[in-house]
Amino acid sequence: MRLDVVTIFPEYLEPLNVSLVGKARARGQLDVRIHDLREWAHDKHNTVDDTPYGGGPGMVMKPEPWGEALDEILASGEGEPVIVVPTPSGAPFTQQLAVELSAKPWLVFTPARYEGIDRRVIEEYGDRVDVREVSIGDYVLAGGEAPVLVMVEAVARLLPGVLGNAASHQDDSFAPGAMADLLEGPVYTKPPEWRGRGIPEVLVSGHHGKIARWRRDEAFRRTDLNRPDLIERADPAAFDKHDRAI
Ligand code: 6GU
Repeated sequence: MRLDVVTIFPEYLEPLNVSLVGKARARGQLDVRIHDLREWAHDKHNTVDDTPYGGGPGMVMKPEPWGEALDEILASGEGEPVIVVPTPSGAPFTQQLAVELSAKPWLVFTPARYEGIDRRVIEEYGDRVDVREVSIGDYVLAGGEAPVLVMVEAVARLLPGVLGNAASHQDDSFAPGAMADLLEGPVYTKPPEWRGRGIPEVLVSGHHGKIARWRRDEAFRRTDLNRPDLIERADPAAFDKHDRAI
């Protein structure tokens, strides 16, 4: 998969050299290209923003540098890109969207600063390619760079061969499957006693049926506590008699 990121803070994307994403790059599974938007700004101060039409606070990113940058980047590859525009006004970034994006050959991210990008840029590229305006949650950040780090990590770990163990995302919270509507429950490892605290006996019982039931009960309990909305919106058929008794 190819990933392009256009930003006025290229150094903000340095974490993409680390850990899972960094290793996927080193193995050639991800081709990540970070671009400085100011390379496409031509005045003496490499200006990329201006005051908003209609007045109001803050600045708006000018269309010309984005247009030149995106024309050049889109012309530099073949295949169908998806342009991902991070914005608090976008559609929610979900595991479902991460799965959908992980099947694409080429993603182009356009994180903005200030009050966002001149609307005409989104319209112009929306006429030519798949453009998605995406938000990572109901809060406001100073720019789209941190959301790009979030989205790239969520997508990259789904690529074949990127996670060591393909089974490790089968039972992720929000993954489709038997536990689809529940958050993941607690996990334990050695030692069997730590600061006077033991582990749930069932986990060393060797009884796989009882372990599965216990995991489901814990998942249900945690979901009911932290995300009751997930239970309310799920298909009632997703829950059995035992779940409801908790
Ligand atoms: Cl994608 N951008 C900004 N600036 N703030 C956000 C966001 C994105 N998602 C949630 N808050």
